[in-house]
Amino acid sequence: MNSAEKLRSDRVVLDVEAVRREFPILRQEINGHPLVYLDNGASAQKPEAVIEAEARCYREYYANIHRGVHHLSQRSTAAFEEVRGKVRGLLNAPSEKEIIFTRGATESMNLVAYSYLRPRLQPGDEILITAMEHHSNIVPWQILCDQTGARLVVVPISDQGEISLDDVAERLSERTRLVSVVHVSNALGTINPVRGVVELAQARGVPVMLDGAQAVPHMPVDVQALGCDFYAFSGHKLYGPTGTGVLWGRYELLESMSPWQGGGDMIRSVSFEKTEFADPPARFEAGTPNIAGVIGLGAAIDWFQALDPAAVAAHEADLLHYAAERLGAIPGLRLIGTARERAGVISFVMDDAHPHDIGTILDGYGVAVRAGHHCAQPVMQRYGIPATARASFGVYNTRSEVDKLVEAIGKVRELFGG
Ligand code: 7TS
Repeated sequence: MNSAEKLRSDRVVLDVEAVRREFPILRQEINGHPLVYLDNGASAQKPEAVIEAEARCYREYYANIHRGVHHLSQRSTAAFEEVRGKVRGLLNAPSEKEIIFTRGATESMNLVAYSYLRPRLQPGDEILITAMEHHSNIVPWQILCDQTGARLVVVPISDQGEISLDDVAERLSERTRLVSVVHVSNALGTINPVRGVVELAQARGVPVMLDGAQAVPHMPVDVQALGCDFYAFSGHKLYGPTGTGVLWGRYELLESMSPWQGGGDMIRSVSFEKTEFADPPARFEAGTPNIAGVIGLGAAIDWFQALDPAAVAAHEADLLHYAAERLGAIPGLRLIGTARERAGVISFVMDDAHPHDIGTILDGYGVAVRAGHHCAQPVMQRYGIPATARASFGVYNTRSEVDKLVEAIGKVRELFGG
């Protein structure tokens, strides 16, 4: 057993208390109760390693990148570029030239919309998505449809919150130009059969984009094993800084794409007669990027990899299972999203209390959940509800925090006469 394997086997069972100590924000009381942070789906908290990496950049070696011969610029450039390799490793991407830094999953998907898809769309062409997408995987395609006369085709979801591959196959046509599917749903927690989707699409020569915003923080992701063409995620949900995200794309596709934003750092040469664009990834990174943020993302990836994504997945699967069992036993509470394969989030509604009231009362007990449509309004429409309350888990959450959630829900029932 080499040292990396040893580290991994030692950590298969996470020492959650040790993990918690790495998050300064968790050591506080909210409304007189210890903070129970269950809003990781919206954004995760940051460990010392990430806070420190970003602060160190500013304290010790910050300068703009890719353009200075001076020492600090060279150091910042090296630290920034090193993160491409870390992302490559995290996703098992073939090459770090395929890693584009963005502001987040939203920007990653818009980049694919404008650089990849828009020039390829004709009136009557189709873009295939599912009924459980986040708005960021709906609206960019709708904007393109308005501009080009293309059409959005939607794979339905079952009462449990699952898609069927038969429904996907039925909706793929010779007009489908892109399939874009969420890997893990932020509203339902469903883990989609994305490998099956990729096989169906690619058999017809249709590229597949996966929205991994809620997958990467919760499980090992291997883009080569998935076989997809584009993969997006947000750094801030992976314990990294806000304003960081990634688009991974197959190099041959990236190479065939025009830039979507023009500016500094994305060109080879500029004159008024002719401008030549740089190769990917620089072609898609116009302007000064989030330098310290990306360096912080690198620290987040190191930190997350050292925990072992598989161990994180196992710990969170236990939490989710426990939470589903305990919440499922509360009279008048209904779980929204009961797919067989789930990760990260548990959504629910209660007979007598609106999700916003649930969220407010839970906050009174220090329990932070999100209440609302979770930027997935079509999911709410599908279930005929205005909103859900959603607990979303991170690696630092514990069963005893689930107990506190359940206790606080008991207070909601008392107040609302359940
Ligand atoms: N895709 C999914 C599946 C998401 O859950 C989110 C954010 C995004 C894309 C967009 O990510 P961003 O970092 O670009 O904003 N989801 C949530 C959420 O569930 N609550 O707040 C943000």
